[in-house]
Amino acid sequence: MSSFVVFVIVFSLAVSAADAQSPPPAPVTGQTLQQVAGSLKMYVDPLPDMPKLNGYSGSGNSRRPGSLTIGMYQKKWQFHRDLPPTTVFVYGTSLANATFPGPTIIAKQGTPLQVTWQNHLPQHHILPIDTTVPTAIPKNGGVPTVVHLHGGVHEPQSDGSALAWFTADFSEKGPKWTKATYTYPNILHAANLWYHDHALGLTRANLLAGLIGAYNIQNDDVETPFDLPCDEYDRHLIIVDRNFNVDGSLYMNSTGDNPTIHPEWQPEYFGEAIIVNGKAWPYLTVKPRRYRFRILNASNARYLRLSLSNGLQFIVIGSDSSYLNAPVATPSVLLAPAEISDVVIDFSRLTSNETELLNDAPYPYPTGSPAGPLNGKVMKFVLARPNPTQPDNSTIPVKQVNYPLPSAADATVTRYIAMYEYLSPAGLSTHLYINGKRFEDPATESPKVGSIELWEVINLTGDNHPLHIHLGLFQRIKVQQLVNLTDFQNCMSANNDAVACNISRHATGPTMAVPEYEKTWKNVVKMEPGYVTSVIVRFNLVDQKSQYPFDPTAEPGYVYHCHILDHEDNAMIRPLKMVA
Ligand SMILES: *[C@@H]1O[C@H](CO)[C@@H](O)[C@H](O)[C@H]1NC(C)=O
Ligand SMILES: *[C@@H]1O[C@H](CO)[C@@H](O)[C@H](O)[C@H]1NC(C)=O
Ligand SMILES: *[C@@H]1O[C@H](CO)[C@@H](O)[C@H](O)[C@H]1NC(C)=O
Ligand SMILES: *[C@@H]1O[C@H](CO)[C@@H](O)[C@H](O)[C@H]1NC(C)=O
Ligand SMILES: *[C@@H]1O[C@H](CO)[C@@H](O)[C@H](O)[C@H]1NC(C)=O
Ligand SMILES: *[C@@H]1O[C@H](CO)[C@@H](O)[C@H](O)[C@H]1NC(C)=O
Ligand SMILES: *[C@@H]1O[C@H](CO)[C@@H](O)[C@H](O)[C@H]1NC(C)=O
Ligand SMILES: CC(=O)N[C@H]1CO[C@H](CO)[C@@H](O)[C@@H]1O
Ligand SMILES: [Cu+2]
Repeated sequence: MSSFVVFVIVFSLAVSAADAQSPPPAPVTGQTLQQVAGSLKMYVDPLPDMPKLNGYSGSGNSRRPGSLTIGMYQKKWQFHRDLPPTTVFVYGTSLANATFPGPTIIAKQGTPLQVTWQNHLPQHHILPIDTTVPTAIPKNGGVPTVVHLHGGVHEPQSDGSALAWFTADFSEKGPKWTKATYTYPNILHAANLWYHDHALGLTRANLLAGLIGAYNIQNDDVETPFDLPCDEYDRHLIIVDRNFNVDGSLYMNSTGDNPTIHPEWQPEYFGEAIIVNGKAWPYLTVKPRRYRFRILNASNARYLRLSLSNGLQFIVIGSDSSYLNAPVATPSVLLAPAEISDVVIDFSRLTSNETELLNDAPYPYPTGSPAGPLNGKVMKFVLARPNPTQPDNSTIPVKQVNYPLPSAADATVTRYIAMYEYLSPAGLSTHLYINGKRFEDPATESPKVGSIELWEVINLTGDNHPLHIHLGLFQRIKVQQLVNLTDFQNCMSANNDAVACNISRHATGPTMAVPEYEKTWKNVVKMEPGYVTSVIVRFNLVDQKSQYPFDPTAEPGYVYHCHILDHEDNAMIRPLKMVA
């Protein structure tokens, strides 16, 4: 039976490759991919701005709830002047309007938005898929999708459960599918969120194909007095890394590291070309004034340590999910996949006529290859001095919000969350689990609605993992090295019990400072390898301690997971089941 299923899948993949892309691609090497990316002249395409959609109707006091229909389409996208158009899967209000990334949704705090997400994707995926990891497999073909509003505080039925997937025209649905129209109450404070696909086992491929977009909750009462740069001086930078074949098609390795176990799955996707708002190494012409950039690292696995080439600083005003209490100036910002940094750059301080946005994060982070001449560059800002010069009326506020910093004493429950990577005898990754458990295993994390918990996250792998939680908000308060790691690892592998393995005896090494620019409520936090990271997790709202206006205990519940998508798919993801 199972060998029959495998045969059918292999057959349908072969047909899809022949249908979708004309000449079958020649065998590809790392060198070919570098050559394709390296042939693209940097800074020749202007930075695009994605279309904006209002998530409300009316304005001011007569603002009313919004309603949108957003589809997923296959289309061709021009990533660079000199690269043939690339087949992608993208979001839009129509095929013609769909973009890579999709439209930016502007929601207003307290004004609900309903979105009907429609799948118009074809019968076959444009990328290789691997059904040996837990995967949504429709009986009659099609591309399973389901949308998650990342960082959103909303009911479980609108959360985009990995098991609530659907194919084109809802012709097939996953076991936890409940509804076609999702409700986002937008009760969170002003925040930078994003939406992306979350289908079981397909997240890495569906996002790689282009199913990502920004979502912004605005609170005018709070934000207008900040006088931050606005309108054309307030831009999103959505950064991803991609590999391309010579014909312009997206490249994803179709051979796994352990092909006898997983024919395709690899532990991390890295691309040579850096794409910002859908263009490879674009440029933006700027005036000598302040600009606001909401920078989202939407890469599958790559971290970005961003800096500006000639000493300009970032003034960080917010992180994912929240403003900082006060802005923080820093020469560089480290962003994990799915992390957001909201920054102001003051180009009036530029002493030359241009500056490059650079990346020097090793990959995998922190101990992998150094960033190279291609993936070490992101985009360029070119200064144009208008005549006459216009005044810059924007400011950088001294004080923004007032979110009390948390401490361990706030928590009523302590949990230990251990991250494991399982290796083949040759030392290659076969899968990754949290607490040694599969996604399908019953929920072990069942926080009380409204409670605050302390999570001691123990990273027993060699990688940094960006941990993401649905519904909750969190921030790390302490990062401490585990001593005698081998001893502790052996005990954890045998017993999987951090208390019995004497975590308190091992968590005594040097501490690593949490950067000032991360000290606010977030939805992604970085987990250092070989360290225990203490995280305060809150299951209520920062500025309204009231109950959620929906039932968070309903099915299908929530999840928490690693946001390296290749890890999430295989299967660094666990259910999060709220209780009353
Ligand atoms: C694809 O993965 C296989 C198995 O890990 C590896 O041997 C090969 O070099 C990879 N190809 C590229 C282009 O990276
Ligand atoms: C596509 O975008 C244009 C310009 O923003 C807009 O006028 C039009 O209504 C959109 N089409 C659809 C089908 O949403
Ligand atoms: C995100 O992805 C980029 C592009 O791949 C990568 O170089 C970078 O290190 C990651 N982090 C951030 C913050 O962009
Ligand atoms: C920037 O300045 C350099 C040297 O002053 C000059 O060669 C270059 O053309 C200028 N670039 C632009 C875009 O003005
Ligand atoms: C900036 O401030 C000046 C003086 O108050 C005003 O005349 C001008 O309209 C403002 N410009 C913008 C873009 O707000
Ligand atoms: C590490 O733990 C092992 C087993 O408990 C012990 O034998 C060894 O002495 C410890 N090493 C250090 C440096 O503490
Ligand atoms: C933990 O430490 C205590 C006291 O040092 C010791 O009795 C116990 O055996 C240790 N437990 C494990 C699992 O190593
Ligand atoms: C930095 C560090 O100590 N990393 C270790 C984390 O754990 C893995 C094994 O699970 C080790 O191989 C790493 O050296
Ligand atoms: Cu991970």
